[in-house]
Amino acid sequence: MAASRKVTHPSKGELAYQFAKNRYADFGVDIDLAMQRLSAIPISIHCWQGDDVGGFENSGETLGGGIAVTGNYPGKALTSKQLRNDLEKALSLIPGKHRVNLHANYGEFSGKRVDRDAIEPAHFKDWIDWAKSHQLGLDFNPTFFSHPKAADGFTLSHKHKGTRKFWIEHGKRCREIGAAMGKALGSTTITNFWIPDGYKDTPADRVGPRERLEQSLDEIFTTKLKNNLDAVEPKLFGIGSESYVVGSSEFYLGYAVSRQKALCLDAGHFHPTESVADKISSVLQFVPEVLLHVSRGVRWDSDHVVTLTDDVIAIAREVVAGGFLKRVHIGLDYFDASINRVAAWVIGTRALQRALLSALLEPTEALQQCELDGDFTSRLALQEELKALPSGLVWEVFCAQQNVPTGADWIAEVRQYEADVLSLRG
Ligand code: RNT
Ligand code: ZN
Repeated sequence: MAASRKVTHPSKGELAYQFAKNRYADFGVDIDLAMQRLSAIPISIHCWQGDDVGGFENSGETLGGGIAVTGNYPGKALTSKQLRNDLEKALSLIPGKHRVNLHANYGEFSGKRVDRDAIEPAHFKDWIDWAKSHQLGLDFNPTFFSHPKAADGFTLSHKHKGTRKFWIEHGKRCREIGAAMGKALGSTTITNFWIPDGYKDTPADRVGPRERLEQSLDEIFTTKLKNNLDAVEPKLFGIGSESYVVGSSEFYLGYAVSRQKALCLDAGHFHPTESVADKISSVLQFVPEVLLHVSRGVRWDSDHVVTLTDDVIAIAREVVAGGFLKRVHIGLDYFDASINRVAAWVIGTRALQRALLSALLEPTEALQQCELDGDFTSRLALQEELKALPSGLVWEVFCAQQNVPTGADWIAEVRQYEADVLSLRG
């Protein structure tokens, strides 16, 4: 997608490459192999950062479901065409081939009011055609929020059968859409189920909603589908569901294990002192696949732009060192309306790729040998040395090889796009 561009950063040079190559070779690591492996890891980039989780149903509904986007930076995408243009801009500044993750409320309804229980693959035709022409995979999510039938905070676990029925139909249709996407693009679509259901204050009945959620999910998943992989996403709490979330971690872990579904681990959905990295090898003993929603929790918010934090590095490390690249699907999930939205995609995706690169540059076997030998002194010493190796140089070489801007050079391109395109939006 990137036009050919002149990369001026000095680290593109042979010198930087040779230096990094030799330095890592001292530890038995081949940087070329690491870069090659990184280029083959797709990140599923969430469309909803581009328009503050609004979607294009034009229903007049405001964002619900206990999630909130703060900020009013100008230039958000107002149409699906604009959103695709913005995604193209972001993708041109991100190395590698990726996927785009859509929500059901991003369908294209040509001005008609199509309710969630009536959506069809046809409403996503332009997205599919666009993804095909840019060699992108697509992932999908039913939208169980920002809707009058979710206004009281309950969907699949709702006390009223009629409301449950409506949302079950939505879930079924979303799987069909996911399968149609996967088939058209020749790449399995992950359809991820997250529902907001929960109570602000102490429930009198914690059991009933969970029984109903289990039944609703079973009904949705009755049909076997090709080209589609189902995932379920737990959460600790939301805004207005602080005391009780029906789809808790234990609920969905049990569900995913018993039904052999993929489990979605959103990095912002656990208590801040829990290690999401440590969950990966635990749950993969029992569930077939994992979907990651890489995000950054800050206090009560679960969705800050991903940056190169220890948490993200630890997650990437576990995926790579555990040998899980085939069973773990890596996606992003955050929304920030206080900064340029195209930049938000670029910052988060590049940060996640840098974390993956640092994982691919780890001499895992050497570390594991120390461990087997009972030499915990060397294990710790080596882990500390690795932190200061020049992975930043390898990253810049990788960007240059992939024909995207190195270093901070991409910022100027986003600024130009802001001046030429974003600033002209109403
Ligand atoms: C919400 C979940 C969910 C959403 C998206 C929009 O807490 O993380 O993944 O962010 O479905
Ligand atoms: Zn999520």
